[in-house]
Amino acid sequence: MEFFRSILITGGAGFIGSNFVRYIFGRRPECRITVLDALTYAGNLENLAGILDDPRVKFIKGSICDAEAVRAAFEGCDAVFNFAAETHVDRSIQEAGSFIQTDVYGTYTLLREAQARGVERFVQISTDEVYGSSAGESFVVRSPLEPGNPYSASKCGGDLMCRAFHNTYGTPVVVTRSSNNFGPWQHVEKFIPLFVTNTLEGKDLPLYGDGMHRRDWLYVEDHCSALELVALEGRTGEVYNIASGESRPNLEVAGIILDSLGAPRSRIVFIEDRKGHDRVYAMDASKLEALGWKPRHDFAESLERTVAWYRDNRGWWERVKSGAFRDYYERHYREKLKKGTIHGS
Ligand code: NAD
Ligand code: TDX
Repeated sequence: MEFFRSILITGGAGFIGSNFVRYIFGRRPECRITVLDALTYAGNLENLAGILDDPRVKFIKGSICDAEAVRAAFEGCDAVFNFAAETHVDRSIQEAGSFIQTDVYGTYTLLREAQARGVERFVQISTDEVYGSSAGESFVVRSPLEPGNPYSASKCGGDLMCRAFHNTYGTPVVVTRSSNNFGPWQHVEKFIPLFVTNTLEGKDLPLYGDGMHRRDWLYVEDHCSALELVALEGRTGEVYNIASGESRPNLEVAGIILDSLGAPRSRIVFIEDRKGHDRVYAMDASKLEALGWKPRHDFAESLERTVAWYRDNRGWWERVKSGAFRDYYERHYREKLKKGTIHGS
């Protein structure tokens, strides 16, 4: 099926957004791409190196909450993929105002412009976290929304605004809810990059609680292929879950990372649990699979590749880890690490 001539990718300087820019840039040579990104602490133009100077790509620095910037960014675009969000659960527990602003009000600002312009497609990139923690069931798209932290509550707000715009104005929205992504260019605040880079630096790995919380791990390129398919084939007004079925307890993932870098398990330090920590995320992705999608990347092999990427791109993450992140890390982890217990002790 023919792809769009010109698309807007919000949050395209972040982890998944930049991977999606590369994915579409490589696979759809006829498509023009506009990136709108506020370049918060999580946005990084280095994630788009080698792409930004191509005439097919336009970058606009601006917020999705700013109606003027949004209007300029929509110019000539047939479809929008909204990745822009505040995304880190730990930060939302400290302060949620920016999450409500971007993830809810920003989504509303985009929807208004999409509606006024009559775009062909609005893809809202959401998360498995909106369903809350699973007690054994795999959530389907009609499962109740029971968010467990301020981040996921904000993402629910954005999802529901999409639903409301579709119902009220007929805006051609599709919402996707993905499980935990991993891969290159993921910010070091997140579990896998933090644990890989701490191992490379000879630091301890701060594991929350008993380490038996489970996440379904999806390699970022599989997320990109799902989004491309849903944009083309998904039914307007519908929600699609995106999951790999590769569920692992955090302790096991930490062990794999240490083993692959030849570091001892004693680097793991069990720290005080995250407040309101969702135990398990689990989704049923059969609705998406019925469109013809399946994940192509094996978990073990992709994790190995991801570890190697961080090993080989030390300059990228050392720059991210310096400056403001160092202060965040000190504030968030220092006391917890002091009081923690070492794995095996
Ligand atoms: P990220 O934090 O790496 O990137 C977010 C990007 O959005 C950054 O470039 C940042 O500068 C930009 N941004 C933030 N506020 C903005 C604003 N007001 N206006 C414009 N740009 C703004 O996030 P990510 O992990 O790449 O996640 C992307 C999307 O996917 C988010 O919507 C997130 O909720 C969703 N998601 C992520 C995961 C995951 O595992 N990372 C899983 C499911 C869903
Ligand atoms: O230092 C840590 N120690 C630790 O044990 C960190 C940062 C995380 N963890 C645990 C908490 C989670 O059980 O690892 C797991 C993964 O944590 P995060 O990387 O913070 O991800 P999570 O909270 O699962 O949320 C992610 O998946 C859904 C993304 O950050 C969200 O943006 C996405 O919507």
